[in-house]
Amino acid sequence: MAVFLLRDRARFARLLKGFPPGRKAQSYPLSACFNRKTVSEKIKIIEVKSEIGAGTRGASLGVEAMKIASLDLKSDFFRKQRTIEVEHVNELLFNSVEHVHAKFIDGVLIMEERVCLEVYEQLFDDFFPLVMAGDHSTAFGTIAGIKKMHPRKRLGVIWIDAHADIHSPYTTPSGNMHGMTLAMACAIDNLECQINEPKAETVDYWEQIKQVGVAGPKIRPEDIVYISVRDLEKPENYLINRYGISNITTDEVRQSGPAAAAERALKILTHCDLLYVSFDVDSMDSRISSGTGTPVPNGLSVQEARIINTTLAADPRLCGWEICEVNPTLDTENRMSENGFEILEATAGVISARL
Ligand SMILES: [Mn+2]
Repeated sequence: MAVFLLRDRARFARLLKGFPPGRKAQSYPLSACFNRKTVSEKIKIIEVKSEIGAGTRGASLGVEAMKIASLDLKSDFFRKQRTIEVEHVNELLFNSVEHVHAKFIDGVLIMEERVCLEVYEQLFDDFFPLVMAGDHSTAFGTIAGIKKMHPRKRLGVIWIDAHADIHSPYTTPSGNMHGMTLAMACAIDNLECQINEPKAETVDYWEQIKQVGVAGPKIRPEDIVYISVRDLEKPENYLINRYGISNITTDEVRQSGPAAAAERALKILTHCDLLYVSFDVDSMDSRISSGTGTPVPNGLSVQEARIINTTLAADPRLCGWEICEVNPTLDTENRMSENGFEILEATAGVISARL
C-alpha cells in the first residue's frame, strides 16, 4: 500500500485543482504524485548548459565537468540528487552575430523564458532550485522564476562575482550578455552613460526580456549586494553610486573574515523577504585556476568562497542558489570544477539540513 507523506498529499491536492499557468499537462507524470521525498530530496538541481551570453567558448561544459569532478572526489552527490535539464540553444553560436551590442539576444530571450519557467515550476512543487549554469546571463531567468512564484515578495540578490554584470546594450563595451544580467533584472537601460546605438530589433528584444516572468523590474538595484566585485567599467560604477549598491570587497572579506562578510551582506538585506545567491566562480582569484572565461586578480580563495556561500545558505530566506561560469576548456586538470563542486556540495548540505 502506498504511504503518502504530508507534502505528497498537498501536491496531490494541487494536481486535482489544476495546473499552474504556463505548465504543460504532460509534465506531470501521475507516478510523480506517489514519489516519497526525504529531506535530502528537497533540492532540485537545474542544469542550464547555455553559453551564448559569454564571450569565450566552453562554459556550457562546466556542468558536466563538475559532475566528473564529483567522481574524482569520490562523492555520491549526483547519485542522490535529482536533476533536471533546461534545453539550450547553443547552436546559435554557429551563426554570425546579428546584434553587436547584445550578442545572441534572441537566444538569450528564449533561455531566460525557459529557465524562468523551470525555476517557477520547481518552486511551485516545493523544491529548492539549485542551478548549475554555463554563462551568467541565465541567472536572470532564475531571478524571474523566483519573482513569478512570489510576485509580492521583495527579493534580495547577493552577487558573488568579479564583475558587476549591470551593463545594458546601450553601455556594454563587449556586447556579451552575461555582463547584463542584473540590468535585465532591474530593467535598467542606464541611458545616462550611453555609448552604443543598438538597432531597433535589438532594443525590441531587450524590452521583451524585461517582461520575462512578471512584467517590469524583478528586483530593485538597492536590493543587490555585491561580493568581491573588482573589475568595473564606468557605466557600472555610475549605477553603483547612484543606487548606493553595496560591494563587500575581497579586502573587507579578508579583514572581517568570510563568515562575518556574509553576515554583513545578510544584514544589508534585512528588509528583503527572500534571498537569491548567484555564485560566479570568477569571484575566486585568477591564481586559483584559469578555468573561467574572465579571470581577475585579487579574488576570493576557495576557502573564503565556501564559507561565504555556506553562511548565506543557512539563512531561511534563501530560496535559490546558483553556480556558473566554470569553463573546463580553459582549465588545468579540472581544478576549477573540483573547487566549484566542493563549494556546491557544501552549500547544498547546509540548505538540505534546514529544509
Ligand atoms: Mn558574472
